[in-house]
Amino acid sequence: MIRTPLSFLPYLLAAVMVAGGFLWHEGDIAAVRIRAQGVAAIGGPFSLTDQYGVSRNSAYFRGRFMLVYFGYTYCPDICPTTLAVVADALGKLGKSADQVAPIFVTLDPERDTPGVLKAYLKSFDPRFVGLTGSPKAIAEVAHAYRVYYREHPLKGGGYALDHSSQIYLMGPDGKFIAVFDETLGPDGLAAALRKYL
Ligand SMILES: [Cu+2]
Repeated sequence: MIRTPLSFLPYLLAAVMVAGGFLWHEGDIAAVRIRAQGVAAIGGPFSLTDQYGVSRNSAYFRGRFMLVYFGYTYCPDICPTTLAVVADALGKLGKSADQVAPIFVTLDPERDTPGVLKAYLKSFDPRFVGLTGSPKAIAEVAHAYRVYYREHPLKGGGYALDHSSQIYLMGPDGKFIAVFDETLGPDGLAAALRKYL
């Protein structure tokens, strides 16, 4: 008598797994749809000032890939790490790196003037384009790229920024292609970029 209910167990488990599989699959499809919508919405036109004080808008970069990263020069950790990874990856790409404009957009325009950006970026790679602008212009471009950032006061005075850390690859047409982060390391990032160059 006990054997009969137990014999259902494998069927019951199979049914649960099948139902679960369907649900999981549905979830996956929904996630892909959301991602596809997000993809279409990342990026957009901007008009900012580079580290030499020259106005640079998004149209200036058409015809080249843009590797766009948002951060700030006072950042103690993630920005220098990421910029070093990008610089090393560009080095590994050799000549094909000419197709890529590495761009660092400051999220801290009050402190990151063109002069500050110039001194900062020189230590990573002279090819970096540093962009700054009015707080409003920076907020707009950060929003267009879905970048999160928030100022928080430091104990000893001054402030730091919490910010999302993503490296955006935009195509020669200015459209979003892919997003990476520093955990790829220089070799991983170079390999990922080679697929598109
Ligand atoms: Cu940072």
